Amino acid sequence: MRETSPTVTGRVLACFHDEWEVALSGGDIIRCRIRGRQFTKLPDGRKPVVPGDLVELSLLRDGSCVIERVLPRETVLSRLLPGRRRPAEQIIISNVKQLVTVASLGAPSLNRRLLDRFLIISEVAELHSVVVFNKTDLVPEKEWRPAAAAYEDAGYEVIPTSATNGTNVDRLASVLAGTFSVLAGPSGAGKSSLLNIIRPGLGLRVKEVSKKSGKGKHATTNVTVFRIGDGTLVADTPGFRELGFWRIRPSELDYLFPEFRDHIARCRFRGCSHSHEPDCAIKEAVETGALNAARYDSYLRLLEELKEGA
Ligand SMILES: Nc1nc2c(ncn2[C@@H]2O[C@H](COP(=O)(O)OP(=O)(O)OP(=O)(O)O)[C@@H](O)[C@H]2O)c(=O)[nH]1
Ligand SMILES: [Mg+2]
Ligand SMILES: [Zn+2]
Repeated sequence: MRETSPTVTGRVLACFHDEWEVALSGGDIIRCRIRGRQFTKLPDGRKPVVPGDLVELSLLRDGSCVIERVLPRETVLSRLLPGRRRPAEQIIISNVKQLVTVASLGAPSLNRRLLDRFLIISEVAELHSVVVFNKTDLVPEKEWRPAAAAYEDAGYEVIPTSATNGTNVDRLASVLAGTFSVLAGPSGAGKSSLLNIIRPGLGLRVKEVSKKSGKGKHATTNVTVFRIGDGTLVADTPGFRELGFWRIRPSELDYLFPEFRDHIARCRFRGCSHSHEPDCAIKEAVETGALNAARYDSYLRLLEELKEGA
């Protein structure tokens, strides 16, 4: 006789050491394990089930639940698992449609390289990307406007916000409405603070930024999915210190800068790396100002990094 009842489906909200928090299709939120101890961890410590996953579970006689199967993932947002000798993929979250990168304009100051890294992993995952410039209360607009323009010219919507005085928080809320988004960005940027305003009662922990280092203190420690409205899911993430790329070839990096795409075909050489070749349409566009020089600089640095790793 089977010990289990028919399966139910659910959405994984968060992962803990060897337990997963799952929202069942009926609405209940439960903690459960995975069928078979050998699946609890992959050999290098990665999780076989990640936040965002849709799963099938069995309800056991004793009232507990086990995850039997992960349904095919529509999207995966990945990075290189840090601190490993052998490269491995860490899936940050699955099934999201949109990445909202929250950058801090001051305390900590704007880190455009890290922002570019988030945008690239979003392009790889084929997600819609929105950029939030938070803490507008700390920095005058004339100082951040050129950076905002660079991302707008690249095709990204930029939302300047302040969690302190509420600027544009309603605009961010409307961008989140009706879809599944993930908020990412450095520690201390204000991801949890913004979500706390959008959904009072969420009560996410926030921590003031260290005065000494100017860095966030990692208030959020786990990727967690919240349902904040009908059809609206949003995930809060810890600020990642490192965002290494998982399986990006140097030759495909140019395509991951969306504003480069229209120019690439006009380079003299196919497979132009836009670094040293003559008659390069990207370099020409940077010289005329049609492409942003800081984004191009980011491209060159990341290209070198990918070549070294290749
Ligand atoms: N001045 C100002 N401070 C803000 C703003 N948004 C957040 N903060 C402060 O910045 C600090 C960090 O905010 P958090 O919401 O914890 O940042 P986080 O991005 O969630 O950080 P992690 O969870 O560590 O990744 C807190 O002291 C917040 O009060 C803002 O718009 N303006
Ligand atoms: Mg947080
Ligand atoms: Zn070129």
